[in-house]
Amino acid sequence: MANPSSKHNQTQHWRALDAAHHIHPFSDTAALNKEGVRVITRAEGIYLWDSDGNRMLDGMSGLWCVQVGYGNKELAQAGCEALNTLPYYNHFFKTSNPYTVELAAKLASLLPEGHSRVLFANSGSEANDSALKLIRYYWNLRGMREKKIHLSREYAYHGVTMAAASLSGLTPMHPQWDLPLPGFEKVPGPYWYGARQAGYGDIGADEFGVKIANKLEEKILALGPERVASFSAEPVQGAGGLIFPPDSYWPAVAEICAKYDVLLHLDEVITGFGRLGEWFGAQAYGISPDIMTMAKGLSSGYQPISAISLGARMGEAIANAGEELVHGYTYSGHPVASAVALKNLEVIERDGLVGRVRDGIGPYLQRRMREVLADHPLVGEVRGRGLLCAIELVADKKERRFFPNPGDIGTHCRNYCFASGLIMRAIRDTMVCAPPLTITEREVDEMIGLAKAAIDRTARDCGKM
Ligand code: PXG
Repeated sequence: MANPSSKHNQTQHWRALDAAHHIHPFSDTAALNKEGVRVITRAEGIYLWDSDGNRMLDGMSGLWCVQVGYGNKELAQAGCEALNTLPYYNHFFKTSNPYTVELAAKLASLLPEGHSRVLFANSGSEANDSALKLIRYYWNLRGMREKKIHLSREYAYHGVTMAAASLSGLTPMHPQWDLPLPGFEKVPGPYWYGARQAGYGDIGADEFGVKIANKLEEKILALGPERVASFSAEPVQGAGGLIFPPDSYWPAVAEICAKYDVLLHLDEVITGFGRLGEWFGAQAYGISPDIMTMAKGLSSGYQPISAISLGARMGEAIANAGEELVHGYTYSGHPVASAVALKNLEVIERDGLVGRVRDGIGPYLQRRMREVLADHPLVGEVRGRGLLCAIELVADKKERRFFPNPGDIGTHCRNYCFASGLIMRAIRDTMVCAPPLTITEREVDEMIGLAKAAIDRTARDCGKM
């Protein structure tokens, strides 16, 4: 075993290289370099290890993506075999490869009805960017060239390319880049817990869901339905704070989209692949989208790959356009990524992970979270479904009042989580978790125990305990 001082030196070496040469996503580079990064060197199951040998329980599945947990040898072997057999080839020159066609067919068998055709890309952002192009193309093919406005929601996260960031509704994502681009408009999301503070009074969840859906209709009418191309939304808003729609919301939204001939684009990048106890959020909420985007859990994050699926009307129109589709990436349907994704879907299916989230470990996590934390003085609400769970930290539980500087308490709590070996995200003052679908009951208990300890310490620091 290496002695601690050599481990320390190794860590210092990597930190120095990182500080000198590597710019990190969504980070203040100068501040991070001063503090020094944590170097993750190994992972197994739901745990990560850093270069100093510290173990952490990863309550976030990486970035909401490692469905089958870390260290799955079957996925590694599938990737290895593809690397040894066909490390690269593309789909541009009237060519295909076995991994990608098998993956496309497998996806078609799992997707909502009518989604029999897919395109591939390499990240969620690219998938969403492609989706918007396909939406524009669809309306152009139909001769409705005026339909160019893309609607999406406040607090939405759809990625970082010019178009995906424009679609995103998290406002800090815009000023550095002079975004959103023209033609992107926002409507509110169905954030029921925040309804009172937003001035809706003591409204019931279902009434609120319909009210928020009606804001979409008002926006479409104000812009002119003939100009609105699409409405993009995550079935459950993820990086915007785990916002679960009231039951009334999606049926009302679907009706409005149909009424005004607005294409419904579901971003399933987080909600896909069993996270909610169904293969997709579309099935969990009974939604029939015109187009869907997916990434993350498609390969459990083992390889960068994303997909766009087309429902019947878009699929038919685009597949039968009778002209070249002028779109595609060098790595669209990369054979190694496809092989890993295909194996990932096989493992999820064979091991019954989706049913496990629906009937076993999902309900267990939701029940235990509520038992342990719902009555906590710092916790306004515990909400969740499947293996997505949010714990809202509030200043006043009874009045549903938030803390004045959103993010301060959340970050404070997140730091306590880190210090005790638990990785949870803090979104503003909401603590969120999305563990691998393979997590055991014992591990759920360990995760909740660590989360409670961090929330207790935070509560003490702000005089709530
Ligand atoms: N759509 C959704 C719903 C996402 O959550 C993307 C698109 C973009 O995917 P790519 O692969 O381009 O990153 C995402 C990504 C966080 C966090 O801190 C969340 C994401 C990415 C990075 C950080 O919660 N989601």
